[in-house]
Amino acid sequence: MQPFRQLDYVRLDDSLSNEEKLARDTVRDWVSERFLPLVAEHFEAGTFPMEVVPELADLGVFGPTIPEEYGGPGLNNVAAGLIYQEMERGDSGLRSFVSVQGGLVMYPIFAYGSEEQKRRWLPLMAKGQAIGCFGLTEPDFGSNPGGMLTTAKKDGTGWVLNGRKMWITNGTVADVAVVWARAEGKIRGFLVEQGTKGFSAPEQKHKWSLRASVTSELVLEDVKVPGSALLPNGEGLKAPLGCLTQARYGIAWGALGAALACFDEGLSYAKQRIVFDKPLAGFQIPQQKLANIATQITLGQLMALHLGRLKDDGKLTPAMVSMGKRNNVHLALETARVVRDLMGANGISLEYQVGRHLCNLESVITYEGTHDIHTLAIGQELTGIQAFR
Ligand code: TGC
Ligand code: FAD
Repeated sequence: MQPFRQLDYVRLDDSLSNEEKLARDTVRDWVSERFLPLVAEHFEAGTFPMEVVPELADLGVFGPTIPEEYGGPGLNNVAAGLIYQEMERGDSGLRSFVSVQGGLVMYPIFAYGSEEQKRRWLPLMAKGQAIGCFGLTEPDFGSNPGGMLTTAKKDGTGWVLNGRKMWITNGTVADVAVVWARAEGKIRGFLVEQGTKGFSAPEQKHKWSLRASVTSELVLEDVKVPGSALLPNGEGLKAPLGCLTQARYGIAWGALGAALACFDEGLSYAKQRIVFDKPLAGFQIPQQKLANIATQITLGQLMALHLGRLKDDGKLTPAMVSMGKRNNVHLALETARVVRDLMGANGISLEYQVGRHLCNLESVITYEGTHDIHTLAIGQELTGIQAFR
């Protein structure tokens, strides 16, 4: 495989700090040298390479913005975004693993947890010695999590949980699940540890997308947890939605990584592939396709970088993140489709990356709020009228 050459049409690299470039380049090298040689095999087998977890921890990618005091590297949000970009250049399943750990498990413990919960879990999770999952979606409540049926009933000083979650990344391999449940009328988060009686996390098989990622059901049957399992400082639907804002920000960057991988592969293929006695890249239609996707990626890069700077300044809103996630996943999927076509039959071979990214992005456009849910979030921001109901 040729070394990766990142499209940087408008010299955005010039506006990154040395620390941001170092974070990106360290992860980039690891993905190229260590992860890419493994991934096609895992994608075919439908497995995640758990052996790389300690290496990911050494790279500092679990909870990149978590302060050093709690075991994280305390990077800024642009560096974190660049890390997600490089992870997803490897595979959306790799970025998912890292996003769930950092944005959906470490973040709620950091933002809503007690001091004891933070001291216990965050350093372990930063080191990859505990893996987490995030249980919000239910079989009948995906886009509308506010309708959830999972309950938590007070039982002395503890709680009893009942319900079922579905499509949960890392569920089967997780040491701890953040489970969202209706507790005495209000949605609350609970830390449910693997091995707790009545709790199981069977793997969901037969996916043709995000194959190098474990996806699971969470089954809760009279699961008793102590009072200390409750995340004390977040309540209502805005608590889980606040976590989604973190992970969606990471996806706005991550999707660019998948798009950049496809673009680089498509460009080099088009320059080498001879059709009708000259390189494919020398015909007008392929050049138009390359110009279109390069332009969209460049606009997506500008958007992600600007969102990152706003996040570091404390000015980022959920509605802005909706636009970033929606736009950048859409452009990545379009890029993958165009490159798949440019590569002819080779585009469907797992010897190349594009087919894997294309299949993965069909999940990415659905999870963390579907494309249309984000359309409506932007519509609400623009008009002041909610059209979800
Ligand atoms: P709504 O009335 O609009 O909001 C309820 C409260 O939440 C606040 N809020 C947010 N807060 C933070 N971040 C956000 N993004 C927020 N969106 C809304 C809102 O201000 C309100 O606060 P308050 O103080 O008034 O109570 O709620 P709704 O029931 O009308 O729903 C709105 C909607 C549809 C946008 C929301 O439910 C939604 O986002 N649905 C999509 C669900 C989703 O994205 N699920 C993802 C599950 S996790 C996942 O997919 C992980 S994939 C992992 C991987 O990377 O592998
Ligand atoms: P539905 O909500 O049934 O939507 C179906 C269609 O209806 C979509 O096109 C949608 O846009 C449209 N639609 C829905 N409501 C409206 C409306 N009001 N107006 C117009 N159109 C509408 N969840 C977790 O909690 N944790 C995880 O770790 C996690 N990981 C995942 C991993 C993978 C691989 C996948 C595929 C999903 C994962 N999810 C996870 C679940 C994901 O968040 C949901 O699939 C997603 O929120 C959509 O819900 P749904 O599948 O029930 O689709």
